[in-house]
Amino acid sequence: MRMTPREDARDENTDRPLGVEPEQSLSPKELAGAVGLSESTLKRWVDSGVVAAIKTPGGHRRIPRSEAIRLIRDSSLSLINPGLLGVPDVEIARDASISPGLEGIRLFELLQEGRERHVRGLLLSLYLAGRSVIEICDGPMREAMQRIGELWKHSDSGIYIEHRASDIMVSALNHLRGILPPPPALAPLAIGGAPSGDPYTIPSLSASLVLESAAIRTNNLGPELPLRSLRRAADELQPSLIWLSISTEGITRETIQDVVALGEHLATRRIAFVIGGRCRGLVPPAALAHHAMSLGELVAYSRGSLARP
Ligand code: B12
Repeated sequence: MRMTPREDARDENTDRPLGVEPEQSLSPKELAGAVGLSESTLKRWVDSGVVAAIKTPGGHRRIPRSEAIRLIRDSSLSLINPGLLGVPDVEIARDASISPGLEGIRLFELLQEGRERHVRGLLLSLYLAGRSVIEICDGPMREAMQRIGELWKHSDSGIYIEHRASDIMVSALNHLRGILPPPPALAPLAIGGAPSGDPYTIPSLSASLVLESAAIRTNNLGPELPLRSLRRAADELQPSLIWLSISTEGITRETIQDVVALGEHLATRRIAFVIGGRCRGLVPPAALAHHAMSLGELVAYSRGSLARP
């Protein structure tokens, strides 16, 4: 699996982002150039508090990249020079103007053609245009992968295209993660993965991404995770929530029993437990877990359960 390094600082013990550490920042001139405004307008916005900035010891204004991204998402400003914001792939994705509602089909075409930078650029552009990570993952991303899943039925090429598309999607999601504001250092922690026998990488990665976009820290433990190890992680890392993604009918009866036992264990520790994924129905509903249909539901449930004392 290809991993894209995140640019935020990380705690050396937990490898989690430290929200208080310095992040990449831009001068008013650089941000002005990126969004096609004058430097003086940007300086005025900083001085009036429209845009949050820090001052260097030398008295220069610096705008954190996450603040620049917030400004672009919240306003109708268009990103004229994506390279200045560190997202050059957005430029590449511009070649096709996509009608609303057709993003999933466009994403499918780009995945099918193996156009990695276009896929990255498209996901980043959707986010910068104000779409939430939930909307992107439950919407175009899911639809595109579903369409990719039909190809193997028609030709042998469909199989390698599916493998390549999975790798590209993992890379693109990690890029998207790289521009999210890091959750605060003291935010609740959620951990999760997919059980032994389940090779699917993207569902658990997406679960981790949507939770991080909701300011919840995460450890994504990925596919093929023995549940005894997930139980150990629950005891050692003491998360507030555990997610489990089940995307294959191929998991064993023993694994399903382990999920039920894990639910009982987590209930005694008052750790919220959410099960989702295409094949979540394999686990009986009484397994002391909340069954969720979508990533949006995962975030809604997490917010609710983490708010409870
Ligand atoms: C990529 C892929 C693979 C890759 C996975 C690579 C990897 N490293 O991840 C590989 C090559 C391993 C693979 C293998 C197989 N696959 Co496959 N695969 C897919 C494909 C195209 C995409 C899966 C994916 O990542 N989707 C993206 C995720 C994010 O979408 P999602 O699963 O729908 O998840 C959504 C929700 O369920 C929810 N969600 C997911 N997880 C969680 C967790 C929580 C906590 C919550 C709340 C919500 C939630 O949110 C997501 C977004 O809305 C699907 C097609 C499809 N419909 O998805 C086929 C598909 C699942 N595969 C299929 C098949 C047949 C197989 C194989 C048998 C043969 C094959 N085609 O190669 C093997 C079996 C493997 C196994 N052991 O089970 C079939 C399954 C048919 C069925 N019986 O239901 C599908 C549906 C394709 C098809 N139409 O035929 N596959």
